[in-house]
Amino acid sequence: MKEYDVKCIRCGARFPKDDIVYTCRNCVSAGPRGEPVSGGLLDILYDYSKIDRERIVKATGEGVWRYRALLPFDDEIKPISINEGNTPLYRCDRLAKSIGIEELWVKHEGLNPSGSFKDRGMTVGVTKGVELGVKGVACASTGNTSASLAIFAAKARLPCYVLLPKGKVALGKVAQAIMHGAKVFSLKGNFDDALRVVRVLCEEESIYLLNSVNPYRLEGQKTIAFEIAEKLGWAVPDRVILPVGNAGNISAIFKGFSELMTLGITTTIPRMTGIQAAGAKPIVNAFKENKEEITPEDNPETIASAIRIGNPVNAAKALHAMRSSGGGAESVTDEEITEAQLLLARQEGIGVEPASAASIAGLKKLLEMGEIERDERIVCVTTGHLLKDPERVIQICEPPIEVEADVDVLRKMVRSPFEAMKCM
Ligand code: AN7
Repeated sequence: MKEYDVKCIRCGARFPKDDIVYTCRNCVSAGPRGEPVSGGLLDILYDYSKIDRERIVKATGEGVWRYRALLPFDDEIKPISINEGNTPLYRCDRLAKSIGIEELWVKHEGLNPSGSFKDRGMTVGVTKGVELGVKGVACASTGNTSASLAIFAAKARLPCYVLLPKGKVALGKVAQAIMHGAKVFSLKGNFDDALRVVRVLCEEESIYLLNSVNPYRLEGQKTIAFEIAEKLGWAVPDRVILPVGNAGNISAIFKGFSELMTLGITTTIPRMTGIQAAGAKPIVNAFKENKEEITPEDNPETIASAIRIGNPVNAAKALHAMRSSGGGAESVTDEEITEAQLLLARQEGIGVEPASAASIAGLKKLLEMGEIERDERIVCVTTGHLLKDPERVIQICEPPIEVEADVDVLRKMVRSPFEAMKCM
């Protein structure tokens, strides 16, 4: 049996492995708005002295389950899997040159099966749910979590309920959630409202909650760190930059790098740098003001709908990750996000949704501010695929040119000087 503890990061209380618990029951106190759900976040802790580092360094298999020595399951487990992970790490010299740095890599998580990094967390979370014998799964979502959960729930033959903020979810994500058979609710409220109600619903109806407050989700997502280090020859980049919404992913990637160090596979941790949208930046504010707790934002707003989140549940873990790694937090405007989305698409052929482009926009901004050295080895994580949000593309790019099926007309057009299609 794999030994691990489910432990509160705030008070240290431990919970049995077969207990369905999302936040600590021991240190529950009133939350920022008086809600009774703010016990400390939980973490999965292993006895690292019993983990053979060779099983990570010489791992077999592909993707998330390649690293099962550091996942909370016995080796015999049959995962609910659709080949998640194993995404490309592109070296982006052209983009690096144009923004003025020496070494830039992009880890394109948009090439996961559902088109976002959420699949890494869901394969682990849903496999755990099946092991626990749950009768259904649920989440609140800005879109990608629901798309991913719907797929894994279908694979596991579990009923799936998802709550989406009405009118604020990109089209591709809604398409996935309904196609794969989830019961989809369009909630009159924003993501934070949806998460608040789904947490209560899951407790009362004994449905398994698969938002990133569920610590098993982050166990899957930490494999992003393992893949980055492995592809660099078990080396660690100087800095990892990624968009931050509910703040689970930055916490998970930090944990992955920390575990590699604990096992003696690597010797450093990258500066973890989180980027939020200017209209939804509670973590950036807390980081800059040196505060332990965030002040929730009531009306978060950004075109990067994936990270339109005002009350990020994993803030405590994320602030720790950024501070203890010497990293940082910055916000970018919707215009900066759009510009970065175009740069990635046209200079490197990497198609990402707006939230993902925040990583590149943040890199540019931090360079201009002098916060990042030009010789740092940098990895940006692009979290979701371009096709998630086709409506945004239509808004910012010139539409296709309507033309008669006439070679003469077309000839004239292709002989005129080539102009890349304009945007904005
Ligand atoms: C493309 O789907 O929160 O900081 O409900 O879809 O770990 O929350 C999505 C988040 C970044 C932020 N990029 O990650 C959801 C949801 C993309 C995302 C994030 C999300 P976290």
